[in-house]
Amino acid sequence: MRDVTEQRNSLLAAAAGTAAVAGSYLVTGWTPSFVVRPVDQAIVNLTPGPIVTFMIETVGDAGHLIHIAMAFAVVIGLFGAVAFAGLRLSARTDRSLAGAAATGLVSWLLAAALAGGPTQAVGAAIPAAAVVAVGGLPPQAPDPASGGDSPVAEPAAGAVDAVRRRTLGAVAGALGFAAATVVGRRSLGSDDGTLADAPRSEGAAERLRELESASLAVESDELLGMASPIGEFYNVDIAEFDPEVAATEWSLTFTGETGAERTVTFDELIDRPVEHRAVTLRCVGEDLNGRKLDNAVWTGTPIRPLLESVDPQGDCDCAMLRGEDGYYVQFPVDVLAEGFLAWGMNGKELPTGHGHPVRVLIPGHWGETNVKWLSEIELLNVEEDGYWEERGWEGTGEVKTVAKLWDEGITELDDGRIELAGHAYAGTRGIERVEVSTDGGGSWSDAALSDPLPDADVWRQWRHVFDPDGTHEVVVRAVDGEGNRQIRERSDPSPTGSSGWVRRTVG
Ligand SMILES: Nc1nc2c(c(=O)[nH]1)N[C@H]1C(S)=C(S)[C@@H](COP(=O)(O)O)O[C@H]1N2
Ligand SMILES: [Mo]
Repeated sequence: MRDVTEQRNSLLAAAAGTAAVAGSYLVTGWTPSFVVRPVDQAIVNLTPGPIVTFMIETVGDAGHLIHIAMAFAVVIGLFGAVAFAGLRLSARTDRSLAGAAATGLVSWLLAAALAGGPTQAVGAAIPAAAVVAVGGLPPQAPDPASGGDSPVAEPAAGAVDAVRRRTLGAVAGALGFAAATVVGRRSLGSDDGTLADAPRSEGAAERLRELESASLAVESDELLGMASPIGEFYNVDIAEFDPEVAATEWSLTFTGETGAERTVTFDELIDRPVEHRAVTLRCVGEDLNGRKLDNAVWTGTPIRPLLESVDPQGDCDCAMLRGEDGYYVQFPVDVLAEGFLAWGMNGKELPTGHGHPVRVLIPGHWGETNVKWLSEIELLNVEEDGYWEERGWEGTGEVKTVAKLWDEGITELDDGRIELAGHAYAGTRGIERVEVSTDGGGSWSDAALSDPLPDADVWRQWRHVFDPDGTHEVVVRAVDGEGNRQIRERSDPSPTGSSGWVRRTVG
């Protein structure tokens, strides 16, 4: 009997823990007030740098799934332990409501302590208490044949069934609640709002049309065009949970070695001269033929005039940029001055995952310089490492030149020929040429390229069609606008970005 009760209580406790997490999510969504968020942050922060780097190189995005799963397990376990104690209390006092009340109170304290909001913590407390109240009720109508209320007496079959039903009911209720919460919240949270005023989104739409008409006619429609759709644009974040920052609450402060500190609000920012720029981003952590390379049309304003207005004075001529998620990166003020503060992406509001409401775009430099959810620019006297530099990367410099050949870029045409197509990127140096070999590097031909664009920092598409004869060793390499050919020697992404020529067997 005891074992059965323990099992039953463990099941109920796990259900209560799940319900608490779901309730918190219902109230907060994927924000820093969600109870799993601080635990996930702690796991990420406590993981030693070499392990983080190793995970990125070996499991890539799956690494996120691992730490997030750990965080969920820990938090469900914490609330589950509280509920387990609550169920015991119910049994001991023979009053289920005592256990439920205690579970609610302690869960509330725990949620408030974890995510720091007494009001939002109620979201976790109520569902946990409810599961204990429902699941922990003593049988209400004991079978008279069972020989009275004596706790040591063998309960009648009817009472056992009632307990089982209630347990299953509580567990099913908790799981149903969790599922409904996830589905309900997801359908609420869409952030593809069109840019506030029509002329602005029209300007972005026009730039998108220009990109479209510069693009090559490529047979494979799966291949991304000149602009990546928002949903396809790659994502790299240090935390699983995107900060949710309302435009009305956002501001950017210039601090440190300035002639005059300055804070800029969102309304002030979007009042400044507006531009729509095509800017390509590439992550230093991606594999040679990886797909953390994308392009979009961004709406925003140049940083230089703002920077000049605060009169930067530090000895290193360098600045530390910080985001609301705790991310930070440091690089020269000269480089920052070329940058752009963006609040729109492909004619929409900047989506949460890409830094809503405002991010930085630095021409020609690795992705990590493009701080999302930007909150502070600190002018320094002495250089300091950024988040990734502390973890062994050297990814604040200019991008390496690369030509990609993704799976979608290899297509057999109706006439039997093979079309090879892809993207090439060299930051502000631009792409001058893409060379393709179909014999393992013995001979080379120039690929066709998309029309050059006026934007300083944008990729080009390339396309090459050939008549296959058995299998071919295809090699592609780009030449940048300064005449430098892509580095031939292979290297891993860490620490300065992958190099080498993409090679694929085709046919
Ligand atoms: N605040 C913040 N900014 C950030 C990051 C981050 O984790 N937090 N990741 C950086 C990295 S490593 C890259 S490659 C780019 C990716 O931008 P995206 O997610 O919009 O593609 O954002 C950069 N900016
Ligand atoms: Mo990155």
